[in-house]
Amino acid sequence: MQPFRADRFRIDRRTLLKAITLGAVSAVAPASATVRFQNDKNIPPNYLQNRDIPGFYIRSAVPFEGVDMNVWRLKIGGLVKSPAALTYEDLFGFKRVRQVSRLKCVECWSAKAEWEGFSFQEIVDRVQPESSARYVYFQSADTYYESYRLDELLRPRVLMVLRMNGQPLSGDHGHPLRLIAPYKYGYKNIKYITGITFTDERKRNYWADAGPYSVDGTIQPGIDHPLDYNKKPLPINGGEVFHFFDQRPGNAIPGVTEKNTAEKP
Ligand SMILES: Nc1nc2c(c(=O)[nH]1)N[C@H]1C(S)=C(S)[C@@H](COP(=O)(O)O)O[C@H]1N2
Ligand SMILES: [Mo]
Repeated sequence: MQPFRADRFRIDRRTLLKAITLGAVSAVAPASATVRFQNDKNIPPNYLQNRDIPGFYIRSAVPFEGVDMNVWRLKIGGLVKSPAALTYEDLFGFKRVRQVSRLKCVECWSAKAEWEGFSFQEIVDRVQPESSARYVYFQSADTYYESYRLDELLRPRVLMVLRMNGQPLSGDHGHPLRLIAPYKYGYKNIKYITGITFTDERKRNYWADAGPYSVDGTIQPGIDHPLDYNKKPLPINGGEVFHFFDQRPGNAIPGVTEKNTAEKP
């Protein structure tokens, strides 16, 4: 089997899975039956790919080999006064912030970690966007892409992450740099960031182009979002992103009584 070429693929979760299952990587069949992400033994083990790891699942739309740190730079440009190409070491010059927050995937799982990094304000201060730069477009080493309004990135607890649970980010979780925006679904939390472009118009993102997901991706309070299971959104309660463990008294959402039974233990 030929190794995966990330740049040839821009397909949705189900189609990717189907292609992998069939071993057909050059001709991709249209999406049909709902198929869950799964690990695939035909992809060489050095490729980053989806895994249901206890404690923190790994989700990668496009299997790829990870970032080559010999050439990695964070390129920041677009509508800015001082474009920059930062090295990994440069990023450790920014003021560091730590927080515990949860990442909530649309596939009915969520997980919590301690994240350490710097606020997006540090990027703004470094490159000085023009006043017309209201949007920000992110690009990744694996061809994934995301878009935000600039003001969304300047909210509290949005973090440019370098370390997770006291360690440098692992390859699977986005080394060398990822975004954590706890109030957005997991797919907005882009990993392996290589480029940040300030723009005056809204660009799209990978999962809005490839699946039934919004560009905005704001978590709906009290709602889990099992679209990949072909079900209606499920009401749940509790927690920063409403994890099913977190059903403290008083956290119930008015009108929501059902528990989320689709979530995994
Ligand atoms: N570059 C990149 N970032 C990405 C993805 C991806 O495939 N490529 N997957 C997204 C999705 S769908 C989720 S749920 C989270 C998962 O993060 P994790 O793999 O660290 O759990 O990463 C998001 N960021
Ligand atoms: Mo996800």
